[in-house]
Amino acid sequence: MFTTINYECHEGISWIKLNRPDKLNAFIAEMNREITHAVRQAAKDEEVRCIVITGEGRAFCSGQDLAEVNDDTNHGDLLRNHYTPMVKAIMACEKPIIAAVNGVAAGAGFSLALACDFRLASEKASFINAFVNIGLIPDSGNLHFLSHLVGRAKAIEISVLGEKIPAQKALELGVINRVIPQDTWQKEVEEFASKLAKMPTKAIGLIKRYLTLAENLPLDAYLEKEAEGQRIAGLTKDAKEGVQAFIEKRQPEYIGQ
Ligand code: T3D
Repeated sequence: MFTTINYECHEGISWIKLNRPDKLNAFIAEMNREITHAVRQAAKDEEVRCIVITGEGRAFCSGQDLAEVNDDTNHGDLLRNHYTPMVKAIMACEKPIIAAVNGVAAGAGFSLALACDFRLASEKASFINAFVNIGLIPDSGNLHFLSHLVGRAKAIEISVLGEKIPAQKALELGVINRVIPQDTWQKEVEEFASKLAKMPTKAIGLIKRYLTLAENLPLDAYLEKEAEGQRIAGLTKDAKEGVQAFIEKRQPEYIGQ
């Protein structure tokens, strides 16, 4: 039973909705724990083939609840104990994860969106690397993900200035995948998630895993790993179905196995 998030699963999609709208869904330790738990649960659930993380109310997530931080806070331990497990659970999950950014994503809320595989933003959404505004550094993998997405020059500008970036600007920078008009927001997020949930899930999981390897290994070492990844993909039922459907000139029906 969750208290800081809403969790629902239907039609192959698991919805994780951050649910502290009065605080713009700011993180408290329990919320970090519940998101981590929900992602792991969805990762294990064979019915789930896509995960969507979004916010209840007008915000996506405003980062750490600053009312919970005081002079005794060990900021390193806060990360190690609560944020790092959440980011690792997202990275380890071999299913596609969408951040459906419905409103402002600030501080670790921005980092949460960056850790996901896709970022869909409502036209009302904005992104703030707010850490510097309170004398902290971007955390929860933020600089790692951001610099890969936009390069060092833009990553340092976004992180040092700590200014609000509207959704359209975030799209132009390459931070997000698409901006969705408010009146079709829910429908378009559902359609995107539903499309992913009907795709060959194991291949998507392998693409996630091998993209990380591609970013971190020299080409020769990567090519060897890649051959092993393709061997594994080729053994899935969905790969057999994909080839068969092509030969039979019909649409494939993937089952996620
Ligand atoms: O040790 C560590 O701390 C490590 C971890 C760090 C991770 C981090 O995330 S650090 C960065 C923390 N986040 C921020 O600095 C952002 C703080 N919030 C804001 O700058 C603004 O609220 C927003 C730009 C996000 C939105 O502005 P606006 O004008 O739309 O809303 P608002 O009026 O500021 O906020 C509405 C309410 O939410 C308000 O409460 P009230 O007055 O109605 O009772 C506000 O205090 C509350 N709220 C918003 N963000 C937070 C928050 N309460 C606690 N913590 C927050 N992060």
